[in-house]
Amino acid sequence: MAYETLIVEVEDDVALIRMNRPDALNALNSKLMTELSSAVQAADRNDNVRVIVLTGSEKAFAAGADVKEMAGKSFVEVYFDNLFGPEADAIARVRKPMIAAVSGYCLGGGCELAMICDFIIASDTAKFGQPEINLGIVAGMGGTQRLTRFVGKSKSMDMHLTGRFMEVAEAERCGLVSRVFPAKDLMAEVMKIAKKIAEKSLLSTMAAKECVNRAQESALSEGILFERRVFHALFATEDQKEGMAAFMEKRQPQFRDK
Ligand code: DAK
Repeated sequence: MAYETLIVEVEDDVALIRMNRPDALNALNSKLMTELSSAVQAADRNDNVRVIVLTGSEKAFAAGADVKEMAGKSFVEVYFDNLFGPEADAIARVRKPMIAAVSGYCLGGGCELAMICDFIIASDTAKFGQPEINLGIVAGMGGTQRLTRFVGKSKSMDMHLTGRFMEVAEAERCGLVSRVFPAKDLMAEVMKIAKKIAEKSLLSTMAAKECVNRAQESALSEGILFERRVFHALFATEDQKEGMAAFMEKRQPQFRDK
């Protein structure tokens, strides 16, 4: 399917979704959010896709929600429109592993979108921030909640109250970013990582995603019980038999998602 604000390609079981509004540093307008939620849902349903990578340009992953589109709206409009709520929820419901590949500005709604992904791999040019405070608003797509879970209360408060930008070294240090690569290598490295994940059993990558996400949303004892039951359940799969047989036979496993 052709999109106006996205470029979508599927290569070796990986769907690469690139946000493409270069004149606005990929600012998230309604068109982009609608297209993005349908593109990730289509990738989630596509049997030829096992991992999704979301990225922007070298200059910007996304510089936030489109301020020009939002500026004139009233409370009543944003309330009844539920601005970006359904789209963000749909993206967060994706069940396949989803990686954010971030270069350049990753601000406001852009940073929130990256945090909705399962993990963030960044280039050495990436800059993260929740600068909504400078616009007289607060984050609205989960930033106060997810950033706090990623980096802790103190740094999250600092980011949300000052609106400052965080360079990538700090982002890696505080756990917002899992790995950093030079900008010129970012996409090749992310695609390598995505393809490595795509080689695993989709049953176990999706299960691992569900278990880790439980850690964000439940008490430790609940999460541990959930993980234990998922672990038990995977013994009902052919891929568990294949993975363990391959280990003992000193060969690569051939997973069939069964
Ligand atoms: N919106 C619209 N246009 C933007 C934009 C944005 N967020 N960011 C950049 N642009 C546009 C600029 O206006 C400019 O367009 P022209 O003026 O040339 O037409 C072009 O992109 C290039 O930007 P600059 O000329 O400003 O480039 P610089 O390199 O000088 O500066 C910058 C880059 C990223 C530091 C700067 O553009 C900037 O500060 N941008 C705004 C960053 C920002 O405030 N972001 C937060 C926006 S609020 C919700 C969901 C989401 C949200 C809220 C609710 N619900 C589910 C309820 C999210 C809110 C936000 O993200």
